[in-house]
Amino acid sequence: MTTLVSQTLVAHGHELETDEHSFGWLEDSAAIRNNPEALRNSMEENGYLYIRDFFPRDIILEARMALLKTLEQGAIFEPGEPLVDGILKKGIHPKFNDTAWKNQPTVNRVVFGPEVKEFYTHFLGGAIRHFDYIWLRTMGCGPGTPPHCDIVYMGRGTRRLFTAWIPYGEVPLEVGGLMILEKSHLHADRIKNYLESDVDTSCTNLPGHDGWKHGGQLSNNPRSLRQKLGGRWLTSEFSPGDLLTFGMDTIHGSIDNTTPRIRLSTDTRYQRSDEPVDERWVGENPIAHGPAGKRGLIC
Ligand SMILES: O=C(O)CCC(=O)C(=O)O
Ligand SMILES: [Fe+2]
Repeated sequence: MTTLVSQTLVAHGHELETDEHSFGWLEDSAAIRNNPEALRNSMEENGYLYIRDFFPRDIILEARMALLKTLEQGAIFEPGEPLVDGILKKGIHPKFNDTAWKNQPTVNRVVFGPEVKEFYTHFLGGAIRHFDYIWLRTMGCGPGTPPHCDIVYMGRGTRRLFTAWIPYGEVPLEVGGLMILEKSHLHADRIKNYLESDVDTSCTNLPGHDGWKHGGQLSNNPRSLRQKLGGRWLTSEFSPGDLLTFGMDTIHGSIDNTTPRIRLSTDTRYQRSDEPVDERWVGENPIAHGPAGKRGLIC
């Protein structure tokens, strides 16, 4: 069997199979970028759109530097190394940052700027809005994000909602970019209970109920999940300027970072402005998964 990559790939601590039936590359849709109908067809068929060189590279690199400078206030980078390289100190393994994205004009320029606005307006066929919250990933060496669908975190508004995953720097395989389970959006019936769940809801009447435990992942094992559902794990060696966008039912996760280099990316969300919005993610200080967003149910 042909192996597509020479290195070992690990995702959430599990070695991925890299034969051609289990692993592959995201298809680049740059050629149809300005053709909304073709984009919609491709999203329907594949559950994602990957557009290389979507953004001017310089605005991404500017946002990278701004984020690195803010993150360095926590003294997390190796002092002898250029900040631009984002080399983390030994023993520092960040994953997510809840605040460093705030008041960052260069990041806002990317995620809420004209390229994205024009793209989703054409893709969705009408005026759009975005969530105000920005998910900032600051992945250090260690396990990537376990497989999940985004709907369980943001399903209180329209389901016609799209995630934009944007890398701020080179993300070769060993730095661990996003991966998508091929055609997984077409298996919604097989994971129906999962897709109907909400991480901020729990059954207050059930025995053993002791809080809000649903972490949102569909599985902690990307390898066995793929064996069960079929399809290949698809990824890329991402570059600054790339955009990867996908819908709420598409199963995705990320490859583990095995280097000391930080993997900086954001994920942000877009929808039609005339459709209902999940209130947890809008406003100047979104309540996010905080106490105000919790809902107890009698099940
Ligand atoms: O960047 C990651 O590791 C996870 C990103 C993600 O889950 C998303 O973009 O929805
Ligand atoms: Fe996600």
